[in-house]
Amino acid sequence: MSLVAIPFKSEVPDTVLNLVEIAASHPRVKGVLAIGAEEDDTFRALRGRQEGLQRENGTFLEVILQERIGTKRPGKGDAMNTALKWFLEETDLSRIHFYDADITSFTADWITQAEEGADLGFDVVRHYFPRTSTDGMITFLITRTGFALRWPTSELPWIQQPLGGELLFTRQVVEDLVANPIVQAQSDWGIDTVYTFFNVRDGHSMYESYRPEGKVHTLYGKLAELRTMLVECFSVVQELSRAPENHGWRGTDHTPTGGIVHRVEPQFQVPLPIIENVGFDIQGTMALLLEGWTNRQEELLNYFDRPIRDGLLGNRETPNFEFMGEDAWAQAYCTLLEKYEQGDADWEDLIFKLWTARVLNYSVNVALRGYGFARRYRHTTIVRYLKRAYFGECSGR
Ligand code: GDX
Ligand code: MN
Repeated sequence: MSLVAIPFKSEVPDTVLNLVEIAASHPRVKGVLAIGAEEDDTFRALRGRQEGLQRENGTFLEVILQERIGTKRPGKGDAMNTALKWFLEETDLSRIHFYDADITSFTADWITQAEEGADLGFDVVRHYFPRTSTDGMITFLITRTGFALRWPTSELPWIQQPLGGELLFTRQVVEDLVANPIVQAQSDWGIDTVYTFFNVRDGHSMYESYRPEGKVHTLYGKLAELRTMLVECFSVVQELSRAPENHGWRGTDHTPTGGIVHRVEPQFQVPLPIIENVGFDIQGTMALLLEGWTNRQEELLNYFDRPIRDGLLGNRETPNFEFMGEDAWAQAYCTLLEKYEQGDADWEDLIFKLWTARVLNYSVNVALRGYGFARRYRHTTIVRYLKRAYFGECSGR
């Protein structure tokens, strides 16, 4: 039997309650654990539903506040790690699922499908979804790119949705994560990356399960949130790639390392709205390139190759992103891995501008050519990156 864990922060009570009801009625689910960032209306609404659920379904609902476990910004990582600890200490259940609290396309099938992956013998099941061709730009440009450039022979770059918050862990996986000090320290948006990274390093098999209806959820309201996510997701890749215990993943004598059993369900269907939607504010995004320049940012750009430096500097006057193609991004990424200083506002601004230039370049040259083209392009780019890394570039530490 399984536990379903739902981290929540400033979410609409009815959306979360609906998710809880679906989970609690599933035959494989023994209980639901909701982990709040604070005691808000949603927290109280969930508490109010505890007794009723127990009576009607025989399923428990536990509503707790996240503990302060990690050392980074207290965020989703603390909430997920609180859930893992609770699962080990308070239950003897064999599996834990995680679902984001803001999903409105959630159905019982998600739970069934994750359970089936585990029934097939996989240690980790991750859901993945079709995404519009301009969506998922942190996953593609930060996480998958970083995995390809730093762990080219491992399974990491081949994972479809390494950042997704919808997944299942078997109990042994949870024990490994709770015992891992790097994972426990990661209290912010970096949590998804460290979970994925150490699942692979620890040799756990992984099944990626496809949900064709997609993940319909609250869209990024404020850009500030996206910026925090970008910075935190990059920082964790940088830290992992510097940690000495992770060396040796490049493989020796052309033997791949960091391999796991990894199966991916095919994308058997893609909904038309996802294929046709390129919902993305190009004009508004271009404006971001012009904002907030400082003298120090201009100096920091000297670390980068000349075309990148000059290209980005052009944005002090007019929007410019033609220079930021696939190769320029790989080069910029390698420089960032080496030079980027965490917690430094100018570096944060600079990585945001570099990434924005890449997103615009990709949107205009790739995404506009359609869903299928963009999807193939993202896959083949990751493969080109990992070969490039293996055969010599971006290897400096
Ligand atoms: N308890 C708690 N504390 N919950 C939090 C916190 C926090 O500090 N921050 C966020 N959450 C909850 C939130 O309520 C939601 O249920 C979930 O965590 C994800 O947050 P959301 O703001 O919806 O993130 P977003 O932008 O949708 O990103 C999510 O999906 C990404 C993806 O699928 O690519 C999130 O799970 C990312 O980690 C994931 O990479
Ligand atoms: Mn969301």
